[in-house]
Amino acid sequence: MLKKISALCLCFIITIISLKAQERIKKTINTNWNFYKGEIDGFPNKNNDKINWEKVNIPHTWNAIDVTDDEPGYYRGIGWYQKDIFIPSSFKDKDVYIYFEGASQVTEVFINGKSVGTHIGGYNFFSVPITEAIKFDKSNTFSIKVNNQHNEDIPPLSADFTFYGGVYRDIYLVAANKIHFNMDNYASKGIFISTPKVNNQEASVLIKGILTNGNKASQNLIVYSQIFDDNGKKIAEKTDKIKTAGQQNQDFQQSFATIKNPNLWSPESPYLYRVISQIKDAKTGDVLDEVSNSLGFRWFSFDADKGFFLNGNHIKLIGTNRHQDFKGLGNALPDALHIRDMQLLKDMGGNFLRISHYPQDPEILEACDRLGILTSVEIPIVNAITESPVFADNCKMMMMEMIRQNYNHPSVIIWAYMNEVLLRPKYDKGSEKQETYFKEIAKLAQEIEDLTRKEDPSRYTMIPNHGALDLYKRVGLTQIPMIVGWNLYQGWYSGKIEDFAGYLDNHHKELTNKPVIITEYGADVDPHINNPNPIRFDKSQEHSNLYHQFYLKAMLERPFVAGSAIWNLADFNSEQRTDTDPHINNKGIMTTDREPKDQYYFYQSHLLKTPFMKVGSRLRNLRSGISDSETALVHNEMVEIYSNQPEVSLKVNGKVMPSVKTDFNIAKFNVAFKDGINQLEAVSFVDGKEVVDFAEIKYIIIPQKLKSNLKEFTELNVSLGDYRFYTDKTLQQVWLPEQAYSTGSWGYIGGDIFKMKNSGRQSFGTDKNILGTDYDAIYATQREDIKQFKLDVPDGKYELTLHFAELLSDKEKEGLAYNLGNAAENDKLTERSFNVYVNGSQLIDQLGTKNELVPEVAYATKISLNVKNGIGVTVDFEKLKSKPILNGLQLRRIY
Ligand code: GCB
Ligand code: CA
Repeated sequence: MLKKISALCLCFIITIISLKAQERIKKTINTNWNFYKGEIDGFPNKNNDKINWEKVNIPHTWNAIDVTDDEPGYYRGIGWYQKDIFIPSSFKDKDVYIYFEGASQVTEVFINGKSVGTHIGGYNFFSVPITEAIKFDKSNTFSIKVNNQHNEDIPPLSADFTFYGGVYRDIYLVAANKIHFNMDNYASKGIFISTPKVNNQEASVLIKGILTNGNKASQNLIVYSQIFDDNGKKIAEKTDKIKTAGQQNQDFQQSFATIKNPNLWSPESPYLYRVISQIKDAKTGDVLDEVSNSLGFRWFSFDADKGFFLNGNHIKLIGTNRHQDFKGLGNALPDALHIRDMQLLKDMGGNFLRISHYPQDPEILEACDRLGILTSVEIPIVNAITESPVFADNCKMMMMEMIRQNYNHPSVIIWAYMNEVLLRPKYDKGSEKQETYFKEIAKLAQEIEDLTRKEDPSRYTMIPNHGALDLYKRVGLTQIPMIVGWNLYQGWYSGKIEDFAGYLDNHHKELTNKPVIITEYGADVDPHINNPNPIRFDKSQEHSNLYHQFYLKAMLERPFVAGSAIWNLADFNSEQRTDTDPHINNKGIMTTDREPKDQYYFYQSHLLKTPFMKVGSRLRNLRSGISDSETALVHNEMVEIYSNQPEVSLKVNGKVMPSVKTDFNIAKFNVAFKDGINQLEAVSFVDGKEVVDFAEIKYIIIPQKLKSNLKEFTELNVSLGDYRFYTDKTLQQVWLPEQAYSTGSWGYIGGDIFKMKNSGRQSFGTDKNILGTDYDAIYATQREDIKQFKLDVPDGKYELTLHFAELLSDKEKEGLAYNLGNAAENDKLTERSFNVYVNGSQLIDQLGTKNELVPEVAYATKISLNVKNGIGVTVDFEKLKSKPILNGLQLRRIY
């Protein structure tokens, strides 16, 4: 009896297994890898106890930490991953692959010590066949060698982002029957779906692909494809009989009967169909392989005068660019963070994403299909090319991979390549070598263009250039692609914000027949920095507000501008960057951990169709300033409210202010803040319903006179040589910009604001990275030739901190990467030496270049002092050699 039951069970189990065995298996092998950063002589033997393995999970990068520290540079070299993976005997009659969603940037795979394949390039998917190398019913040692060293033959060569190394996206083990949809076609799905005809009434579908018969014998097969609507209802199917020869690939093509009244795909209604393609054994009907794809019906066109049309309707493409990293994680993100970014873009009202400067995680395009975000995807040729056939071949290979891998996504409308490739041309201007270099670039562009149009005639092509129209036109790069992209930064890297409008009009005049997308525009915002009187390069929220307001208006007013993409969705790591937030490009409209800055809300107010209301500068919920009145604690400050309603009213601490009409979706209120917590409530009424937003802002108001009855003195933080406010929420401190001393108050006497010629900012301070501190913003500005700093504080016990940094150095500073033509001569270091006295006693003796003041390194000292007899605090600077300096000062009362 017992025996009988177990035999029955066994039988049952076997049926399940053999059913399951029909399908293609694809599963991640992400967990519990051994990792070693460094070169290994020969091959890493598991039992080699000299190797200090570290346990990691994939996605993984070895650069998550070293790209944010003070040391310049980051590890670019070799990393090894190793893991034992059990391969069941059921895989014996299968084709087995290891599949990577991406690894940066040269990857070699070893099975049981034997090399099975190498892939070049850090951003596309790839797969390596491993059937021949694996042992069945055994554990096999998988080793992966990844190298992110600079390589002249592999793009990108240089760029304003970090080239993280590692297996930074999911990896999979794939096992398919010997008969399957082709798996050796640039890691694509092996099936290519297009819609040769789409209109409101009907749509056609064409499926092309390749069947692989890995068996020795020929076989009669059926290719069976079904299309389902989004309710899961089958709306079309197609069956074709195909005879395949043994050990052969065989092309197939399926053309569907017309589909009536298709649901069109668009940003408002991203309707997706599902296509399931199967290969069946003609005799038994068994399913041998199955692949599924999403399908969207849409048609689109670009027009040089009228812009972009989707499904016959004009829409302005508005959205952002996106890099693939996140605070603390480098580029090794869980899928959920990729998806979250796309949701944030959708929630902003964006309908466009430029996936720059390289293809990203597959979740990105899946999300764009689902959410209705139109996209441009590009290969990472950035800033420069290498004039070599190998480089050109790698570029073309990357383009092929990108197109084939992403071909079926309805969200993709543009294939792009070559970002700002004339930014820093190699060789001397006007030289023969440079002319040859330009010709090489144009030649490569033409080759990529031809390849792209041949591979996919259904989409547009684009080259994104920097704002040097004449040069790109002369070299030929504006003629070759179907769309010209411009990355424009007037009012940031150069000139005035208003120059942007002129550039657009000039494009329209000079390149009459070229559709145009503003592929980049943006201005840095360090979320700590505010400046009520914004200036170029101050990195303040306020400057960027002016910039985006002008740019958006200029683009909306010009129908020929088909679309635009803000640089960037979020702040991102660019290891070589310096300035207030070293290693970070701050042009994001969100921070590196996706806290929205004002710009995010400003765009929401313009792009969302539902009633919208947001109090601006909410990130800055801790502020400080000097009272506007001698007899009360009050500080007036402009507050921007973003709303798509005609009129907004604002309640401040319960009191209603006169309502204000919005201008370009902004209502400005001059708010009288009180000391302490302030409550702001912005309201509009739509059809009798309130649209409302609240904000709570803590304001620390400092009395004009420091010996005041209004409020006891507690602390003061001052950034010398600065115009800006710097908020440090962690320490709950606000640094005020310097002011001149007046009796009863505080400030400097003598000296000038230090200006560095060879800096992006130029009007004050420097944009260098100051080592040994996280307060780069404070140290990077200074008052030079200062005589005195005085604070008329009441008697008491205090702590005084003085901050210094020598901003000049002998190091040759490279001109700012994108600061076109603005790099001036180097500011040279000269010997500096000065004494510092506090209330008459010497605190520092001969501080300077010879003593302790190391160029570009923070130096601070703190003392406690007793203030008596109403004398306050006076800091005197005595010049010995060159000019005395002071970068920051903090005074805190202890009792
Ligand atoms: C550009 C580049 C982009 C940079 C950006 C910037 O034009 O295409 O990679 O990050 O400017 O912020 O300078
Ligand atoms: Ca992934």
